[in-house]
Amino acid sequence: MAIRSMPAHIARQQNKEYVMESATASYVSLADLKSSHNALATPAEEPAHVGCGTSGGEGKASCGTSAGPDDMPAHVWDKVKNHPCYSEEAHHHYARMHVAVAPACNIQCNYCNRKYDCSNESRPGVVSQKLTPEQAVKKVVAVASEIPQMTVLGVAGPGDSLANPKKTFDTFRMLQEQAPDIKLCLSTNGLALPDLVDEICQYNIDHVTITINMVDPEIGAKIYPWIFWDHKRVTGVEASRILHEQQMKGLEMLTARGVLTKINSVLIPGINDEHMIEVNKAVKARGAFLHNIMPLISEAEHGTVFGLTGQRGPTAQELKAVQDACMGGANLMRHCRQCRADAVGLLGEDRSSEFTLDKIEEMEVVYDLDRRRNYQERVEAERQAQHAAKIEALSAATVTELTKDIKVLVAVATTGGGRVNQHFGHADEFQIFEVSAGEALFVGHRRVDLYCQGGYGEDEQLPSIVTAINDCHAVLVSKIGACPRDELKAAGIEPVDQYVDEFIEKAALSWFADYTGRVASGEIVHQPRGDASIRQGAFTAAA
Ligand code: CLF
Ligand code: SF4
Repeated sequence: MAIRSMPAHIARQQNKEYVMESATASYVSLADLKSSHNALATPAEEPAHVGCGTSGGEGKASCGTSAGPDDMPAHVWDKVKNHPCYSEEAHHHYARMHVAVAPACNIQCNYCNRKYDCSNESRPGVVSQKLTPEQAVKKVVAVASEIPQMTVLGVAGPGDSLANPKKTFDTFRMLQEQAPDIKLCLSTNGLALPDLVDEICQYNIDHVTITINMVDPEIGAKIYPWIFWDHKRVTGVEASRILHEQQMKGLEMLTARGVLTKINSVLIPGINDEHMIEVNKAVKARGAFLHNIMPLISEAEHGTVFGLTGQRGPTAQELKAVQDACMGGANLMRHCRQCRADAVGLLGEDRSSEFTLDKIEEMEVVYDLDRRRNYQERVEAERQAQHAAKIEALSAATVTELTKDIKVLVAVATTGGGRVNQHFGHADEFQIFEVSAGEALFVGHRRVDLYCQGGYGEDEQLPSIVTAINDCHAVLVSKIGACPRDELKAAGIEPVDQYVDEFIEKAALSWFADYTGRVASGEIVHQPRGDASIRQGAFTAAA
């Protein structure tokens, strides 16, 4: 690989200028747009660095949904505005990548088997190629030069990032020298966290995810068979008690040091589903910025304890019910894609196969900070346009006696950019929006098997797609063939293709106005939908 990169001191200076520009840049805030439609808001002066100003937030459905700096202090907004996991709105526009430099783990979770590797599988712990820190940095620089909207590097396994501290921190240290504009992020089970908070701060790692599945060790004993602690294996409730204490201590320490924290919790029906509200309260009380409640992925073929014992994952509505019940606690993240430990690209897409080590060796890599900055300015303009379109659609929406109680889910096929721009047959996931007369809120996604295989519709796939979006009233697409159109209609899901390239929220609200108009006229009768399933197995990669 030939890398041409500017000297680190110049890059750092440019990055400093970029950060300064960003901190003073105007941005469309929801509150201001509501009051004056097109006014631009300026973030408040940056306060002293006193930790996460949100203190766990107010239980909004998804952090950054309103995506305005009015929700949080300017220095926090600066950290989250282009992080695709910390801002729901950003995830339509900005990409992240993971490097698999951390193979070892210091605990065992009943839902994990790191021996399993499948390039068509997407779930934490799964990778195709483990990397040394040097290889990882090469890969990040190559990806950043090809995908200028890639703003975040995460170390998320395939083991635990902090059970491999040297490899993890070496990667971050070297990357900072070569690509100082990339945000650093790590994910950990929290066992080793308290001992490593100083290093996390030293390397400017601004975002840390801790997986916390319980705050009651009795429940923890059903999830964790053992931990490796103080040079020996500890089992049972004692193992979970130690893990719990380390997680809480680590979270408090990070909050005190101003590091943004996200809590991932795996929802395991019958084990921690009723307990999740307690977890949400506990992490909010300790300053967690976001809480990401994810479905258990569990299949016998994964070879995990839960897979082999038949522990099922939640249905789509079970997951949504727990997330809804946690509203009012810590801010919720609902756009997680449960990424592989070597994922590359926008959340929901995986371009890791384009950046294998042998392919990188053949690439002419030019790390051009100016080009990245210019590209990201265009992305930001697109994002502002999406935000303004949403506000315009909201301000035009009228709530009537009939529509005030109607709330439905719609599925959307999109390739990104926040627009309805994907053919039904090309979608390997649908984004799900909850729509009412006054709001179109992102509430999740559903992965599906591709309907279109090699240019032809695969009718066998249709039932599984219907099952995945069965709780939706409509599916918004750029195009759809006659056959799937008829089958969706027969299943009670309305195929909608008249909002091509429209911003999603605007399209969803327009469709909702049309739908309720038809209900009001008596043309159709509004009926609730059923449940949907979360796909557990490997998906079929794009043809
Ligand atoms: Fe990676 Fe995680 Fe950082 Fe994001 S992922 S380490 S915070 S950069 Fe994001 Fe992927 Fe969900 Fe993780 S969608 S699994 S929450
Ligand atoms: Fe697997 Fe992560 Fe659990 Fe370790 S902490 S066993 S890598 S899921």
